[in-house]
Amino acid sequence: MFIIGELINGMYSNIAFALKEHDKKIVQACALEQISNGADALDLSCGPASKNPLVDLPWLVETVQEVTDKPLCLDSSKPKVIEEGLKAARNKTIINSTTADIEKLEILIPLAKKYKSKLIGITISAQGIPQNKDQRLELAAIILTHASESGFSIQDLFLDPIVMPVNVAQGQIKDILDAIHEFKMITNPSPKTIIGLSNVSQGAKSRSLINRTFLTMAVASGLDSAILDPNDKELIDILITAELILNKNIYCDSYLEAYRKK
Ligand code: THG
Repeated sequence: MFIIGELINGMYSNIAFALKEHDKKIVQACALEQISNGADALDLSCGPASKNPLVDLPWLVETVQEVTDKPLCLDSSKPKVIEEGLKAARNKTIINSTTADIEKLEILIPLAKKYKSKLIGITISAQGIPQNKDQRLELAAIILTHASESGFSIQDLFLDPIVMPVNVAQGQIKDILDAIHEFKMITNPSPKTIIGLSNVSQGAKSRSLINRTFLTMAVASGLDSAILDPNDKELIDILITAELILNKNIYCDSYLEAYRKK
């Protein structure tokens, strides 16, 4: 599983404060803690509180790459903000994200090619968030068609079925799991799959229990990558164990330690 740490996000009050005060130490400590707990990459998002994401996202990029070479996942709905982040980055990058809208695909796919970035495609369109699995598959096919017609490598594309909170859209969660499985079968070679895990429990009470259970099921559905809280040790233990059960890691009595040392 390719783990992307979710914690550098202006949605969190410590990061909102760091952005306001340009306090590098808070952001750098948050980056290093997530990496020490197993993050393979870091999501960087200014969040809704940022007044000037065109300045704030490149500041996050520069601040984080002073302490790590891990890939950076540039999280913004605005292509111009993403481009400023790409310009500042010397680490590998992942654009987070394009939707299935033609105007966005026509900007973000060439940008990903120009900056040799990977790309997350979320199955959302101008009509909003899909209501079922078939709508998710239709939007995935639009993203895949555009990427392949533009000569973008499908292996560098991550499809995101857009996870909804279980307390809002309970009936869709099973569809989302099925979509993860079916996205892999639309093309050969397959695209990668990704989710924003914590979305599933937003506004709910037993958040970490819901996150852990959903992650196990998503792993069984063939999930390749997740944006999640790597500092949740139980969550990472469950992830490692789910991959053990699926024969992705070799068993030994101390498999948790063995995996963490890799
Ligand atoms: N797909 C993609 N990118 C994404 C998402 C996705 N990026 C953003 C988000 N979803 C993933 N990251 C988070 C980060 C935090 C939370 C959820 C998803 C979260 N935050 C607490 C909350 O809202 O309750 C904040 C709590 C606090 O303020 O301390 O849950 O789906 N491609």
